[in-house]
Amino acid sequence: MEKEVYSLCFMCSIRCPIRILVKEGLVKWVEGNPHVPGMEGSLCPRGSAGVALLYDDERVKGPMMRVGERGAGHWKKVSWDKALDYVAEKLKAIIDEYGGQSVVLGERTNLATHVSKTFLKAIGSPNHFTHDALCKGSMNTACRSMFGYTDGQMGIDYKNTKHIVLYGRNIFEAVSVKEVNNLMYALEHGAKLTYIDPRVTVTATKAHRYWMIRPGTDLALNYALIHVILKERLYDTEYVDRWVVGLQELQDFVNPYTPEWAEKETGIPANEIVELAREMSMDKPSVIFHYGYRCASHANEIYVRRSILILNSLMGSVESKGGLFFKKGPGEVGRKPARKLTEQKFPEITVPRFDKVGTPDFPLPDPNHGVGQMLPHAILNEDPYPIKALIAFRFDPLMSIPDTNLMKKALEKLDLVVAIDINYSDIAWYSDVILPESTYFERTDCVQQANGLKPQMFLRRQAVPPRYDTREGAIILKQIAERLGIGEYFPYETMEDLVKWQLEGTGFSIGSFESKGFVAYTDKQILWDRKDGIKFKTPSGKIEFKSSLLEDAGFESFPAYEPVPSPSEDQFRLVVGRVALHTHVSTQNNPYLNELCPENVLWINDKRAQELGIKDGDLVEVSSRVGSGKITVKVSDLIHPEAAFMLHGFGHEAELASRSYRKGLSDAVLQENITDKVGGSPALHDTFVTVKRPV
Ligand SMILES: Nc1nc2c(c(=O)[nH]1)N[C@H]1C(S)=C(S)[C@@H](COP(=O)(O)OP(=O)(O)OC[C@H]3O[C@@H](n4cnc5c(=O)[nH]c(N)nc54)[C@H](O)[C@@H]3O)O[C@H]1N2
Ligand SMILES: Nc1nc2c(c(=O)[nH]1)N[C@H]1C(S)=C(S)[C@@H](COP(=O)(O)OP(=O)(O)OC[C@H]3O[C@@H](n4cnc5c(=O)[nH]c(N)nc54)[C@H](O)[C@@H]3O)O[C@H]1N2
Ligand code: SF4
Ligand SMILES: [Mo]
Repeated sequence: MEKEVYSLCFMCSIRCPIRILVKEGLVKWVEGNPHVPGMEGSLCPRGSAGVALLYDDERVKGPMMRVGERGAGHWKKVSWDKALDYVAEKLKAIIDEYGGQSVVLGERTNLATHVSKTFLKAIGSPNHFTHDALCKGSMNTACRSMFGYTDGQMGIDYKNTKHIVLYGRNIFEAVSVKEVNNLMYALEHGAKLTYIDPRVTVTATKAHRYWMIRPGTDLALNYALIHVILKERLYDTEYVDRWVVGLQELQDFVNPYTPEWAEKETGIPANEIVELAREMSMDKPSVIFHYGYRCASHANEIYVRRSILILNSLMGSVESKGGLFFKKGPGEVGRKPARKLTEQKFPEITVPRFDKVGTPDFPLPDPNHGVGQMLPHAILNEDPYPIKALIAFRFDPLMSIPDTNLMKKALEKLDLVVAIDINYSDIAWYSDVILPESTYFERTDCVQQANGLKPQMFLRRQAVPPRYDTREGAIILKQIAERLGIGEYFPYETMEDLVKWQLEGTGFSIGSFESKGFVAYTDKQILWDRKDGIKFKTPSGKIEFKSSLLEDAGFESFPAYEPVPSPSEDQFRLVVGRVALHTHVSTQNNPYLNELCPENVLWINDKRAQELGIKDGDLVEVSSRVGSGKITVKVSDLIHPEAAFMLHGFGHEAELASRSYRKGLSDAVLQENITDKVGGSPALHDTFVTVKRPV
C-alpha cells in the first residue's frame, strides 16, 4: 500500500507545506508541497531529517514520572491515566490554595495555541506566554507603534524586490524555505543584496555589499542613513506627505547623526553609507530594509526596529510590490477564518499577568504573547504573587530563557513542572511528569490560518499512526481539563472533530484539503491602494514616526543615541545565532543532524586570539557574570574583534538524549536575563564574556 499525504513540516515552526510518501505504513519520502509557489519540492536539511526524528528510538516513548530528585534523571514509565490523574490532582490542589493564576503555561506558538490559551482561561489564569518576546517581542511592539499592526500581520515581498538590506538576517542559514527560494529568484533577476553582520555568514558570501559592523551599532548606522535620506530628499515625498506623522520631529532629531559620526561608532565608511542611501532611493519603492527575524539583541531593541521601519516608510515600501505588505485575512473577501476555542465565553480574570504586561510597570509588550523571560523573576520573588506550577508545551525555558542557573533556581521553587514534548529536552529532564506528544508525522493538528497577499488555510494531517504511546497536544490538554471539571470548553473527542469545528462557517471541509494540502479564499493578490487605501491601525490612521503608543505610555519616540560600550581588553560581546542544520534547541540529538553538526564552537577574531595566547582548536573556559563553561575555539578573521559568536542550542543536559548530551556549550548559561523594558525582548547580545585557556 502506498499513499501520499499533504501536511506541514514541524522540524521548525515555519511549518513549510510538505508532501509525504507512505509505503506499507512507513514514511519513505518527504518533499516540499509542489503545489505551493516557493516550495516546489524543496525542503531544508532539517525538514529532510524529519524522518530520522520519527524513527529515533531516543524519543520519549510514553508518559514518564520522575522518581528521585528533580533533574536526577530517574524515571518510571506510567500509563496515560496515571500521569494525567497525577497532573490534574496536583493542579487542583495548587489552584484551590493559590488560585488559577499560580499556574503558568509557556509554549512556542503552534497550531494548538488556541487550545492551551483556552485551558488557562478556563482555570482562571492570565498566565499564558509564548516564545514570541524571546524571539522578537520588541519588533512586535515597534510595529504596533508605527503601523498599529503586529509584525506577525506583516509580510515581505522578496520575489519582486530590487534591493534588500539584511541586518544580521542570516537568511541563507536561518532558513525559511519559501523566503529563500523567493529571494534567490529576485537575485537571479537582478535584485541587489546588502548584508550587515559582525560575522561573515553564508548570507554575507552571497551579498553584493557586506559590512562587518561593530556589534550593537545598527541604530547608529540607521540614524545616519535617515540623516542622508532626509538631507538629500531621497525619500518618496508623495507617500510620506500622505501617510507619515512626525517627519519634522524626525528631521530635527537626526540632524546631529551624520555619516561621519556613524563611521566612528559602527566602523562603516561614511561615503559607503551615503552610497547605500542613494542606491535604495533609486530603486524605491520596491526595496526592503529587512526588519529582522530574531529581534532580541539589545536593551534598546525597539528603537533599532523602529529605525528600520522608518527607513522602509521613507522609501514608500510599506504596502508596495517588492517591499513590505500587510497580510490580508478572509475578511477582505467577505469570508470567515477558522474558528478558535478562545472565542468561547470564560469567567472574567482580574489579576495581573505574572510578567506584569499590560500594567503601568510594563505597559507595551503584546499581552497575547507575554514576556517569557520574566518567569524566573516572578517565581523567585513571588512578584506579583506566588507561582506554583509550570506547564512547558513545546518550549524549553532552561535553554530558551537567558540565565539557566536562575531558571533552575526558580524551577526548584515550584510544586509541579510538566513538559509536553517529543524529546528528552532539558526541561523534560527537569520536570516531574513528561507527557509525550506524537510527532508531526503522527498527528493531525489544528487548522493553520495563513493570511498573506492571498488568504489561505493549511492542514497538518496524520501520515502514519503513532509509533509509541504518545498523543496529540490538543487531546492531552483536553484530558487534563476533563479531570479538572472544565471539559465543556473542549468540544471534541478527536482531532478530526476539532478540525471540523474549526472549519464551520469557512465554506471549506476537511475534504477540501485533500487534493493540494491547502485551500485559498481567493486567487488574486490583495494590495491596498497606496494613494488612499492603506488601513493603518494607529490612532492617526497613518504611519506614526512620532508614536502615540509610546508617548502615551511615557516613552520617547526619538530617544538620544547612547554610545555602545566596547568590551574591555580581556572581554568579548557574546553574540549568538543559528545554522542551517539545526533548529534552536530541538534537533541536536537528531541522528542525521547530529552527525553533520555535533557541537558548537566559539568564533573569535584572530588578532584578539593571538593577544590572548589562544589557538584555533583550543578548549577554552568562557565566563560571564552569571555562568561559565568550556567550549572549543574557532579562530578566524571572519569575525569582528569585539564579538565572540556561538551557535545557540548546544550543551544539553538530558542523558537519555545520548548523542547531544554535554556536547558543546549552551549560550543560555552565559547570557544575563536583561529586558528591553519598552519593547519586551530580552537583550541576548548585552552580555560580555571573558575567554581563557583553562589552567
Ligand atoms: N539563549 C537563547 N535563547 C533564545 C534564543 C537564542 O538564540 N538564545 N532564541 C530565541 C528564539 S528566536 C526562539 S524562536 C525561541 C525558541 O524557543 P523554543 O521554542 O524553546 O525552542 P525550540 O527548539 O523551537 O523548541 C523547544 C522544544 O519543543 C520541542 N518540540 C519539538 N517539536 C515538538 C512537537 O511536535 N511537539 C511538542 N510537544 N514538542 C516539540 C523540542 O523537543 C524542544 O524541547 O528561543 C528564543 N530564546
Ligand atoms: N536553520 C534554522 N533556521 C531557522 C531557525 C532555526 O532554528 N534554524 N529558527 C527560525 C527562527 S524562530 C528565527 S527567529 C530565525 C532567526 O533568523 P536570523 O535572525 O536571521 O538568525 P540568527 O542566526 O539568529 O542570526 C543572527 C545573526 O546576527 C548577527 N549579529 C550579531 N550581532 C549583530 C549586530 O549587532 N548587528 C548585526 N547586523 N548583526 C548581528 C550574528 O552574527 C548572526 O549571524 O530563523 C528561523 N529559521
Ligand atoms: S524551514 Fe525547514 S525545518 Fe522549518 S518547516 Fe521548513 S522545511 Fe521544515
Ligand atoms: Mo525565533
